[in-house]
Amino acid sequence: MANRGLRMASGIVAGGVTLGLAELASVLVSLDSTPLQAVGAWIIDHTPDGFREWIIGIVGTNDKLLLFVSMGVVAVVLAAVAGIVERERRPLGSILFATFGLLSTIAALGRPHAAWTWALPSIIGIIAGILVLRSLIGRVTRFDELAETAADAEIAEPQRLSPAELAVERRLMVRAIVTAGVAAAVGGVAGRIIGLRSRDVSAERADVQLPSPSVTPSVEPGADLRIPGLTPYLTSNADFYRIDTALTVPQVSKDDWSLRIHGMVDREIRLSYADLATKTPIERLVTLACVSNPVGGELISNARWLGYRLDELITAAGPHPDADMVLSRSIDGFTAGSPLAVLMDGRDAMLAVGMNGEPLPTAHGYPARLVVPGLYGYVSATKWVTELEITRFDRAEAFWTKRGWSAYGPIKTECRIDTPRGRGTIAPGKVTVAGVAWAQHRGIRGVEVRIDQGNWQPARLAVAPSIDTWVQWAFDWDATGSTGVHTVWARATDGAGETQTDKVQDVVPDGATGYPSLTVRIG
Ligand SMILES: Nc1nc2c(c(=O)[nH]1)N[C@H]1C(S)=C(S)[C@@H](COP(=O)(O)O)O[C@H]1N2
Ligand SMILES: [Mo]
Repeated sequence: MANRGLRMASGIVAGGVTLGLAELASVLVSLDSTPLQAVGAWIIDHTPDGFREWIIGIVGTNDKLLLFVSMGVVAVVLAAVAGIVERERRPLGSILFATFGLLSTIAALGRPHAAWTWALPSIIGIIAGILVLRSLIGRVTRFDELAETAADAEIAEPQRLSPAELAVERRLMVRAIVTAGVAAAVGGVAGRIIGLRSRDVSAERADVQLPSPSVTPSVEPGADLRIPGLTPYLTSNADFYRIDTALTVPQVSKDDWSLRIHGMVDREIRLSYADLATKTPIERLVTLACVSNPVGGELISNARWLGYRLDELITAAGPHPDADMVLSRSIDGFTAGSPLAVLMDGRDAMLAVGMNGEPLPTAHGYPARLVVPGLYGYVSATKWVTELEITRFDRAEAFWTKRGWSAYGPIKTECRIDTPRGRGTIAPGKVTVAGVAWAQHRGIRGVEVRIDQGNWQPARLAVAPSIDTWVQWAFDWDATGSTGVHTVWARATDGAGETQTDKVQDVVPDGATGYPSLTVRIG
C-alpha cells in the first residue's frame, strides 16, 4: 500500500481530533470526563497492588506523569494502526475508534459523581475523530489512485496528471492533515487551559480569611536542632509530601462545598463553609505519615493545622452506639475508614481548613480535609472531604482496604537517619548523626544509635512540642580512628516505653518496619 506514512499520520491526527475536541467539550461538563482522565482514573483504580508498588518504587510520585505519557504513546500507536487498517469499504479503523470511544464512555460514566453528561466528551470526540479519519483516509486513497494513473502511460494526457499537478495534489492533502492536526492540538490545549482557568480556586483561596484560634501552638526554638542536613521540625507547605489518587487536583469552591454527616446517626447534619465560622477553631501540630513510606522514606511531613474538632461535629449528629467506623468520602470518590473510637477519644482529630497559617493548598485538600493524629493518611486524612458516613467496619470498606491494605492503620513507631546521607567519604573526627523519630499520639521517649555491631547508645532528643509530631534527634559519634566503611543504625522508643520492632516488613499491608540504617565511609 502506498503512503503508509500518510495513513498513519491521518490516524494520529484523527486521534488528536478525538482527544482535543473531548477536552473542549469537557469544559462544559467536567474536566475529569475526558477520555484521558476517565481511562487514566480507571487504570489507577484497577492497577494490581504489586505492580503499583513496583512502579512507585521506580518513579516515585511521578507515577501520574508516567501514566499520561504511557497512555499518550499507546494512543498514538493505536491511532496509527487505525489509520493503516481503515479502508474505504472496510472501515476497520473507524471500528477501532468506535470501540475506544465506547470504553472511554463507560469509564467516564463509571467515575464517582459522574452524570450522564460525562459521556458527551467521549462521544463527541469519537464522532469527530471518525469523520476526520474517514475524510483524511479518503483523500490519501484518492491521491494514491491519481498517482497510479499518472504513472500509467496508457492513459491519455487530460485524464493523467503531470508530475507538477501531482505534487500540488500531494501538497493539498498534506496540508489538510497538518491543518486538522494543528486544529486538534490548539483546541485540546485551549480546552484544558480554559477548563483549568475557569475552575481554578486559587484566587478564591487567596481571599479566604481563616478563623483565629484562641491558642496557636508555639514551636520552641529547642524543637529545631538546626543541624545541616537534618529535616526541619516544621515542613513548609511547598515541601510537604503529597499523595493522592487524583489525576488532576480537585478544584472545590468553598461556596459549593459542604460536609454531610450521615449514616448511623440520630440526625443527619449538613455543614456549609459559612456554618464553620460559628464553631470554635483549634490549631495543632500534627505529623502526617503515609503507609507507603518505606523505612528511611520521605512520605512524612509536619505542619500546624487549623480546624474544627471532629468529636464535636460527630457528637452533634448523635452517632449510634453500635457504629464503629467513620467512612470519610472525598469529592473525587476516595474514601478512608477511621475507627470512630479514635476520632472520639479526645485527641485533636479535626476537619482542617488551614495549614501553617494559610488556607489549605488545593493539592492538600482545599477547602477542607481531615487530619487525625496517630493514623496513617490512607485511613484518615481525606482531602476535599465532603461526607462522613457513620457506619461499621463489617459493613463498609474504604478505598485502599478494598485493594488489600489493612482496615486499621495506626502509625507505627519509626525513625529516620537524615544525616550524614550521601556525603561520600567523611573525615575522621566528630560526626553528627541526626534524624527524626515519630510515634504519633504516643510520643517519643528516646532514640538510640548503634555503629556496626556495637552497643546501642542514647541520642539526644530535641524539644517535642507535641506527642502528635515527630521529634528531631542527634548523636555525636566520635569517629576518630574509625577509618573504613561503617553501618549506622537507629531505633526509637515511644512514650509508652515500647521500642520499635527490628522485624523488617514492607509497606503492605499496614506500614513498613525495621531499623533504618546508613553506610558511611570514614577516611
Ligand atoms: N481525596 C483524597 N484524600 C486522600 C488521599 C487520596 O488519594 N484522595 N490519599 C490519602 C493518603 S494515602 C495520604 S498519605 C494523605 C496524604 O496527604 P497529603 O497529600 O496532604 O500529604 O492523604 C490522604 N487523603
Ligand atoms: Mo498514604
